[in-house]
Amino acid sequence: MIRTALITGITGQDGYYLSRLLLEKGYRVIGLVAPQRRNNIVKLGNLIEQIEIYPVALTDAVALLEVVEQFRPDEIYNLAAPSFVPDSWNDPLGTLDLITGSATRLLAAIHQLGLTTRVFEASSSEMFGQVDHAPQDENTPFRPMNPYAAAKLHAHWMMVHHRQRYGLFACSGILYNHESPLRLPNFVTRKVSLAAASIKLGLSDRLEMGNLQAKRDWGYAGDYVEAIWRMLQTNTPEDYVIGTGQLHSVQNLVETAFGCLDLDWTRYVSIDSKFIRSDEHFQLVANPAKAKRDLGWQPQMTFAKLIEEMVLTDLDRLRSGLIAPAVPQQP
Ligand code: GDR
Repeated sequence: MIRTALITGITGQDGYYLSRLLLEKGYRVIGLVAPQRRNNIVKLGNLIEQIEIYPVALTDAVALLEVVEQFRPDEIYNLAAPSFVPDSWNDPLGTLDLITGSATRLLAAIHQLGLTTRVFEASSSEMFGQVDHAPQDENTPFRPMNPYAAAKLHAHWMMVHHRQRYGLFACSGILYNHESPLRLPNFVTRKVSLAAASIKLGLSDRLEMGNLQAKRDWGYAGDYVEAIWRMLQTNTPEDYVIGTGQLHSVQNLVETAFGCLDLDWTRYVSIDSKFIRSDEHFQLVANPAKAKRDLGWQPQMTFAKLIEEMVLTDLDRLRSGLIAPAVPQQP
């Protein structure tokens, strides 16, 4: 029996890696894209021929219900969401609707149709926010510090409530930062990899950064989609913390990226206060013991290898004119 998976946010970084994994496993993959972002399907590259794409706005409950009814998917992966945290301050209500509203509309569709569809929600380590201990696990209290994190937490609870009240197979992965060469350049890892490669090729001569002492638990997106898939293959729906358990500073990231290209980062990097955030905490680091024990999941990619791969990919892309060099950005 061919299994059908429906993925929202299919044109994002995780959408790509998850589609690739599911196609390898023989799934029929249905991808939803926001109608106004239809052109983004080019990001699926070589996978595009194998995925069935439908333009559906996640704000449209009727359209969502119809698409779920049409395909009656075995699994739904809800990856669509605004993901750049500082942007959520510009539109807290819109962020809430896109994140919480969309997850709730999906759950409502499954419930109304009486389906046994298994559903995954991409929750975030940002929900832990102002932590008082590290590392965090599934029992750590949530104290979100920005509208993005609050919206993610609301969606997270919606999954819990639908699981408990209606018996839906609904689970969330509390995902820590996960990166790849497909990351957009506003996120710090890709900003740094693109800048280092641009500087190496003489296409740029500076990099303006926020807080170099900020710390994150950075993993590889390709590893995280494996955990996501495994979560929907278990006997009982549960939530899992997914991260590497290793904290690195932004300075460490910069040193690693520039070091790959034999560049002395101190000659190029300056601090610009517009990239410094007041709403974050620097002890967000995972204890992924439950995922290791119950899912047999283990991240394969090291931090150094991940950053090297990102830097070398950007170097190649710049050399072949596939992308433009780094330019100073707005936060
Ligand atoms: P984050 O990712 O907000 O953690 O959310 P981001 O890469 O934007 O920031 C990581 C850390 O780096 C610090 N930082 C800078 N960040 C950016 N973007 N630009 C800079 O110049 C800079 N200088 C320092 C930040 O302050 C922060 O501490 C990501 C997203 O994928 C979310 O969607 C997801 O939920 C969380 O990870 C888990």
